[in-house]
Amino acid sequence: MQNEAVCPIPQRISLNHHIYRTGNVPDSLRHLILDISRAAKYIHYAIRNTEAGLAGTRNQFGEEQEKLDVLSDDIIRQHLCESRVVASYVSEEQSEAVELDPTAPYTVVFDPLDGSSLVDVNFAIGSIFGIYKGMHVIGSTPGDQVAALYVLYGPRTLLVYSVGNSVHEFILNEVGEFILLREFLGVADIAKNYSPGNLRAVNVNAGYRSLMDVWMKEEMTLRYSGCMVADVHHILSKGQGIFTNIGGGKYPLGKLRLVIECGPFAYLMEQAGGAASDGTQSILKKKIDSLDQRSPLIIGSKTEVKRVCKMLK
Ligand code: P6P
Repeated sequence: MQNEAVCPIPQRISLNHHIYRTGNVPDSLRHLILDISRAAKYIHYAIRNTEAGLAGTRNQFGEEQEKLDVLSDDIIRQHLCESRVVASYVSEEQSEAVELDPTAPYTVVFDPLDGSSLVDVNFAIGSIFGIYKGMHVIGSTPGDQVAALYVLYGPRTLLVYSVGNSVHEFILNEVGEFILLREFLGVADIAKNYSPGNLRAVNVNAGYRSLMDVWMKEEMTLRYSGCMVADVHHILSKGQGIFTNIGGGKYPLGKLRLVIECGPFAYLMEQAGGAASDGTQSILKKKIDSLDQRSPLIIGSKTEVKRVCKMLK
């Protein structure tokens, strides 16, 4: 252990220092998270300095790509390549897993810019990352992740990570460093806020419609932006809440992808004492059959997750 008399703990705690002090993880994982945080700084800059608009291309899901989707994907790819610790990566913007170095220790799954269609209305958007050991994600479960993190680009740019020792929040400061804002975030069992996605499902799912009635009758507070990163961060930041995106309408299994959206957030939420389910099983225990599989998601305060699963059965 380094002599702290010579290197006193600084007043402001950097992401690097925090992962080293709190994480108890291999240096390779610490450096990978730092490389991802460097990519996030470039995406932060790109959002503020690149004109929005469509790239004129579509991703593997047939969704029109924003210029910023493509640019963010390129920025992250570059930083993963330079890290020298990534065997392969899975991106929302790439139709297949991309192999980098089969001898490297980690696979990174990510949505480079979730909610990017909201850039032109100036809403908060985010990047989502999950990190697995080894080369292959198919056949694993999100519970096999060794780390997960997201970056929320809003009035402030925040990075929230876990390496298995709770959840910790950082803010990008004026000199471009992520410094500790809050550590050991916790989520209470009871929710007061609700964040209902894919609401079109109420037309084919009576349980979902009843749930909306119950939430309104109980005068819970609606908080929904249309960007999963912002809406789930709201739960982690406020310490309570429930977010749902379930099957129905044009999304029979819900709109969200298991690998790049549900999995990383399930890891983080459970690390904060919350829960994440697909309605019948924990997301962390759900087997990954394909990289693009979608999953219903009920995530947040544990007691509310249980109640919602019961109502939707
Ligand atoms: P709905 C954004 O495109 C996204 O993938 C998530 O960030 C968000 O929660 C969801 O789609 C929005 O879905 O049903 O509100 O259109």
